[in-house]
Amino acid sequence: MEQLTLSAQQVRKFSALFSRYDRNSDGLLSEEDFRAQAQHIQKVFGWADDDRRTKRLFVDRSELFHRLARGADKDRSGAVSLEEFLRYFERQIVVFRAAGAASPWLSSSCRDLIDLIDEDKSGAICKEEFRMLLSAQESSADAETLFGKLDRNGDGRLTLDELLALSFEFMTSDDPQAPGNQFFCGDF
Ligand SMILES: [Ca+2]
Ligand SMILES: [Ca+2]
Ligand SMILES: [Ca+2]
Repeated sequence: MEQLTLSAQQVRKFSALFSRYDRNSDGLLSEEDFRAQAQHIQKVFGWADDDRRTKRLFVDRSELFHRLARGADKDRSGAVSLEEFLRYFERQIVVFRAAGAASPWLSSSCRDLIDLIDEDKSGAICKEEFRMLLSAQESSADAETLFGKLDRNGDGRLTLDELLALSFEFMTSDDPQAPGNQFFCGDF
């Protein structure tokens, strides 16, 4: 196997994200994991099965999986192994560091997220929405503290631009304390 060019820090970080996504802990990311994530989020937010947000959530998660699989599932097994996942990020980092932007996969997950939990259609995530999100992610982080770190301009809302900047930081930063890391994968 060819040596990864990711730093040890990045390997730990992307592995933490992988574990978060691998709901059934079988060491592979499959469509089933993304469906289980959707079920979990639906439960935390208390949405009925016929709620339009529930339908949207399941469609978004399925698309997110297929977008990942198209780029990462090199052996076409229908699932993404940790090594495939790390290789995928490795390739994406090279491309998007040059552009100064997060990969389309992370960008679209930010867009989906805002569309999904932005109840008041303000185009941003407020602190209360963020608290629900953390609980959906089973994160042990303190919502108040973390929100304060992520909301860099301190206006009480997380906008798409702020989330995109956090995604870029998540992809590229080697600082474990960088807010972007905590947003995507919690402590690692
Ligand atoms: Ca799995
Ligand atoms: Ca595979
Ligand atoms: Ca803000």
